[in-house]
Amino acid sequence: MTLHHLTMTGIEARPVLLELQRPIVARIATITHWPLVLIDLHTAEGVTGRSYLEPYLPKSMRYLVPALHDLGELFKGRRVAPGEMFDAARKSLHFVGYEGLSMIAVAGLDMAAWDALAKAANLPLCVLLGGTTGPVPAYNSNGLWLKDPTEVAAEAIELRAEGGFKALKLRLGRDSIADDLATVQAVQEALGPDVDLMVDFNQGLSLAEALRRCHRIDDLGLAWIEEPIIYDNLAGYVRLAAELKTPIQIGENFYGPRELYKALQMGACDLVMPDFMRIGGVTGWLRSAPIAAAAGIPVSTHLYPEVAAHVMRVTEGAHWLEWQNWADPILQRPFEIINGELHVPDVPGVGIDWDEKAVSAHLVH
Ligand code: SMN
Ligand code: MG
Repeated sequence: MTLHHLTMTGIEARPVLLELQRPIVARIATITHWPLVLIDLHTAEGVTGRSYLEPYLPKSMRYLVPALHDLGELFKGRRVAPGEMFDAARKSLHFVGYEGLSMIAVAGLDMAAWDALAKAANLPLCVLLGGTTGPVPAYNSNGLWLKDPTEVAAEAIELRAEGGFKALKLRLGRDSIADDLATVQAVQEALGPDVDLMVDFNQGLSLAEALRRCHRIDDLGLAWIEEPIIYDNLAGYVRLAAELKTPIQIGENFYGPRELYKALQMGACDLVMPDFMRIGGVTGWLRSAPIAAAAGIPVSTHLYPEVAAHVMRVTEGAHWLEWQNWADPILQRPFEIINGELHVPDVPGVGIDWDEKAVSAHLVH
């Protein structure tokens, strides 16, 4: 029996803080505890849509939770229709700006609405979107932060073994170029030639420094160089993309489809990797990925591996899924990785349900 009409009754958003197994040590920040806002979208028909947001800063949950409850009030009594809700929710926040926290809240609502709709249709989300369940090639992004080269090389072996991965991402941006180079070399020696290596500077360099450092790593056979400079310096990215042989990867900071369009129009990158809370959830993805595909630019995902797996099954030019297990502690059934591929479970919706015992233990009061 499928439900053709869902009526929204509200949103419950709960802030949770989880200690990271491998703390994030990037050039721009150290993060030991990972914030998650768990979203339950309730309907009169009894179907619950679920999603989560990962807003990096624990304090940001204090503003996001009320924004989500407010969106719940806005759509109370209305039909769950993610495409329409996306536009209406963005318009409702227009006067404080379409981007930043406005988009993040809308994305959380959107992912929960799609989950509800797919559950009501009794279909996995990727099937509702026109695809099939199955594997998605993933790289392991669970670690390799700014530690010393031998420690990073040992961790790379561990991370590969976590699921037979064929690609890993390494963070760069140590104080000295020599230490970054030594780390890449140590990891490549440890893994051999069969593992692809991506590198991410997490926006840590000035353009001048990036020009110098990226040329030094340009002949190392890296799969991509990600965000060497601050995300909104698109003119700087145009220069880097033109000068370097290694593909330049950006996109985790695109707020909505138009930002992706602008970057591609300018020639700011060779690859894109939108993040679900910034691009606008599933709807934002469905409106952005085709722009990249039409431009011949391969598309990877950033964070949110569960939703990412579903949309990648229907994305033209799907490249790499970024695998992080950071939400696993509060999920009833973490998704499975086999031979470096994330498997979309054959269950209605996205396939995320909360482990309520774990949630209670980590709830922020
Ligand atoms: C990243 C992700 C999450 C926290 C910090 C940094 C990184 C990535 O930019 O691409 O994984
Ligand atoms: Mg990144």
